[in-house]
Amino acid sequence: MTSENRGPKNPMSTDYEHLAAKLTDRGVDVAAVRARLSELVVEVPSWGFGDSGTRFATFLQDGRPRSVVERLEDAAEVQRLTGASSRVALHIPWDAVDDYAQLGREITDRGLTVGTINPNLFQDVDYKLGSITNPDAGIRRKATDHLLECGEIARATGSDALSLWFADGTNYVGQDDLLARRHRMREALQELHAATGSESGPALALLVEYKLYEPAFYATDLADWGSAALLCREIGERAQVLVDLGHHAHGVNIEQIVAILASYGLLGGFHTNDRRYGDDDLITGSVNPFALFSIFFELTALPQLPRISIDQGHNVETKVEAILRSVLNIQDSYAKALLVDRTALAQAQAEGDVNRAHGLLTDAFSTDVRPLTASVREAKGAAADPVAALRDGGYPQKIIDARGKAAGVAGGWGR
Ligand SMILES: [Mn+2]
Repeated sequence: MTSENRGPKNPMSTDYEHLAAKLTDRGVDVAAVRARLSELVVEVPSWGFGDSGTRFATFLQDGRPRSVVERLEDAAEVQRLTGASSRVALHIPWDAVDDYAQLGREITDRGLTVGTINPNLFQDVDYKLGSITNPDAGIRRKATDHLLECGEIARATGSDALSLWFADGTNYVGQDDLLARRHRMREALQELHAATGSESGPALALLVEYKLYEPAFYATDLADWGSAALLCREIGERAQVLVDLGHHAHGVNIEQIVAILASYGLLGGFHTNDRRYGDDDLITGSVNPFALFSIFFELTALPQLPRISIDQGHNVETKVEAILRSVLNIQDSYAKALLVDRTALAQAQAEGDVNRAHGLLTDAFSTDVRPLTASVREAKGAAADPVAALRDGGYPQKIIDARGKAAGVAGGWGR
């Protein structure tokens, strides 16, 4: 084969030109879609790079980050390759340090910004019967103090939000008074809200996450979006609901929840991941990409995207690449959602043309947008193909050389 026959040097850019021409023919404003894609920021979790495990084992990985600074290095690599993940969520105490202002600088020095601060109220043995809902007032005080401390950490690092998930609940009928627990939770969160307003420093958003079950198996204290929404209204105006894609019963229509919460000003953000069974915390978009697209279709109707954060645990796959794939799947889903012809959709809906309306969405979902998202990444100085760039660039080997092999290293969640 002669060199002339080998085709263009950068097939992706030719693919992009074809796609852009096709989309333009379909009436898509490609420049506007590119602008919105360029603005996408996916918050990545520091804990997504650390060790995680099942109930049965934690599988340590070579090159595992040994400190919060090394987790930041991994996050910076994901940002370098995607150009869409500049925000990093921190978890306390997994990311605890002595000097939080310095930690904030470690983050900004790497071209990143501080995302949510995530308190931990699920690992201390004191919380066996609950944290802020515990029947013991002393334990409730300890849990609330941790929330207040995380508010101070948020301000010291430059974060603007606390992301709150409670493992609280009961396992047996009659174990505790359901409404008393609810009142205890409300009291603690109202105290937190009062302590994190603009009177005492930069105001913090409080993102309240619900979860159907696990670790509680009878009654989770905050089990669903309606319960969380009611609580947020009682806590105060800076409290909004956080939707974790793995925290629902099977068959629940998450995009409808999203649309309703947003219409009440109560959609605070997302924890993205994917699942087949329970709260599996798999790579976002890996199991049901159409469900992810359907959520982004609702989100693109909003004046601006809510906070989108990855919340995953990578047990068998390498972590930097897993986070990278999640960011890419989010970019692609968002891009597809932006392609939907909403004018034609409104017309089809008004005419009761079910198949045309549905077809407008499936057409968008079926579009191969990868040349578009690749081109947007390249324009931002990131990689057209981040997974290939990661593997070719030597970062996986570099961190193994610097941090060592996993053998002989004890570990558990978040370490
Ligand atoms: Mn979550």
